[in-house]
Parts: sequence; C-alpha cells; structure tokens
Amino acid sequence: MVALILVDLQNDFLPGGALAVPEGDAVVPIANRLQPGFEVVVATQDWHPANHGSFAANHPGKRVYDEVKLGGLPQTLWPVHCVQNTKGADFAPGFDRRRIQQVFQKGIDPEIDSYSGFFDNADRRSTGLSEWLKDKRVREIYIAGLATDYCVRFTAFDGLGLGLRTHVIEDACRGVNVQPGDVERALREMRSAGVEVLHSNELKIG
Ligand code: VGL
Ligand code: ZN
Repeated sequence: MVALILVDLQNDFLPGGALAVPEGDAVVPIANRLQPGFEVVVATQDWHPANHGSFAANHPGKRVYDEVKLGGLPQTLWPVHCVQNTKGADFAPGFDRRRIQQVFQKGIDPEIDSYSGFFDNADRRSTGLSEWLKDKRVREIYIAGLATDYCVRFTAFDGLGLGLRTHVIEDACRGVNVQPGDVERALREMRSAGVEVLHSNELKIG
C-alpha cells in the first residue's frame, strides 16, 4: 500500500499565523487534489501544551530562534504555536479532511519537541504512525505539507529509517527558511539520503 502523509496543515503555519510559513496556504489546494490518488491518507498535527519547551516564551531572557537544550538535544526556540485546542492548532480552512483516515498528534510532551510525524526528536516516543502504517501494510509514503525544512524533512528521514520508500512532493511543501537556503539544503539532504523529491505533476493523478 502507498500512503499520503499530510504534515501540519494548521492555521499557525499559514500566513498570518503564529509561526507563519511563507506561502504555506498554497499547499492546501494541492494537498486536496492529491488525496483521491492514494488508498491511504493520514495527517499529522502539531499539538503542544502551553508550557511546551520549544516556545521562547517559556525561557525567560531567550528570544525566538535562539538555541537552547531541550531533552538533551539542541532546540530552536519558536513563537508560541499550535497550542492544543486553540484556533492556531486547528487544521487550515479549506483543507479537505474527508479522506483522512487518522490524525497523528505530536509535540505533546513539554520536555521534547517532535518535528517528525513518527517519533519525537530524541526517538523516545512514537506517535503511533509507524505502527498504524505497518498494520495497513504500507511500504511507500508520499509526504506533503509544512514545513519543508522541519517537519517534512524529519518525517522523511524517519520514513527512510523505517525502510519505507519515501517521496516528498516538493511543490506541495513550503518551508520556514530561518536561515536563507534552509529549504534548498533540506531538499538536497533528503535527496542524497535516498528520498525521491518529485513534483505533483509527475504523479498521474488528480
Ligand atoms: C514545525 C517548527 C516547530 C513544523 C513545528 O511543522 O515544521 N516547525 N513546530
Ligand atoms: Zn511545533
């Protein structure tokens, strides 16, 4: 089976949101168009408690994009975003969720961030996605969503690590680019690790 994984299509990652990804809204119609071409469609949702350690506001004296240690790992500090049960954590308006079979939430533990849809950044806890895909006999994944240089990238690397044939649909993703070139670098790293980076028009669907 082949699965489409739609990463973090949430208000806070859209223009105007707390952690706005430039042109993040542009991927929503592409994500909608892609879905009917896949037998399995799932979504991830960044889902932080208000006291989450990735928020600069929870580190007195620190600013957004500063680096700290969290759970023993280097952690970039972010604006408060995707707080559980807030509008910012809701899925993007216009995101068609009728075909989504399961939503996997991540970033729940205040002591560790979770960019990947599969495991937290220290690989301590699973979101359940890997087990769920295995149960459905999924061997190949296509990834789309936000942000290319964080959650898409980490999800793709974990996909490879799990032995899944992993594809990233480049035009169905947008990145943060905290440093100029981060998105290009992420795409290059994914390609050299064995991820197929493709354009949605190469898929004979939709
Ligand atoms: C993300 C930074 C912090 C993402 C989530 O979805 O890429 N980035 N939390
Ligand atoms: Zn987050």
